[in-house]
Amino acid sequence: GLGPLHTTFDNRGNAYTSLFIDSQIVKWNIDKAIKGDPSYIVDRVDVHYNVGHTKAAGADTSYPSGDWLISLNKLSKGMYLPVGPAMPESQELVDISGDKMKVVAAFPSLPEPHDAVFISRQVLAEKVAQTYEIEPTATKLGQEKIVRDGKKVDVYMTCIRSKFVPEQVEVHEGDEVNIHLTNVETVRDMTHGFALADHGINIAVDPGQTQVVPFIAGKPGTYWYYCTWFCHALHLEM
Ligand SMILES: [Cu+2]
Repeated sequence: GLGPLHTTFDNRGNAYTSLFIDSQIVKWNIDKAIKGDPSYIVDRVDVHYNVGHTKAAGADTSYPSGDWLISLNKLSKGMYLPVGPAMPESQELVDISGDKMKVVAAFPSLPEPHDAVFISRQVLAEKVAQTYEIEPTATKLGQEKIVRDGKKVDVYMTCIRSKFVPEQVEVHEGDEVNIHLTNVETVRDMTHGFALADHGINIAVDPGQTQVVPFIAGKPGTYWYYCTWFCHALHLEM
């Protein structure tokens, strides 16, 4: 085909080459090609459009899985809404488990997709943390406290659905305040935000994570701090 660019592999002796000009992935049998057998081309599939890089699952390892391939296409030519002078580029997921390849999904991509790696979910399952490991210095639930030393105020605060403890902190104008905020949630994805009005503070704290928020107390008044991460049904109370 025209414009061969990149080649990737399955676990059955086949190679898959991207054809930039033909806008195709071509599947070919390596043994047959070496022997000069003219029937070495196994299959072709159209991709949209002008594929550059392509990668089959596990193809960088000695045990490719031979089930999926991604086609990283340079041009989308009207597949997606025109969002500006630069159009989204396109990726297509190809099922290569059978004799015939099948494009099963297409989705826009940031320019310009240059490589891809498939990682089996079994490999990731043990590596992906559910929550942060609690730091030894983290504030524990029920042990929140405010420590004053002259103009320095350290607030050891926790947050959990649906409150911050302490709920009120009194400081004086010009105090150097550090909020040591620990999200004591033990479930994954229960992130909370912490914003302090008129002090330019708005952060996110993931489950188990501790963040230190420094600020100088502003003009006397009442300043709300509240959760800015839509965490659960009572988020608006937080
Ligand atoms: Cu929250």
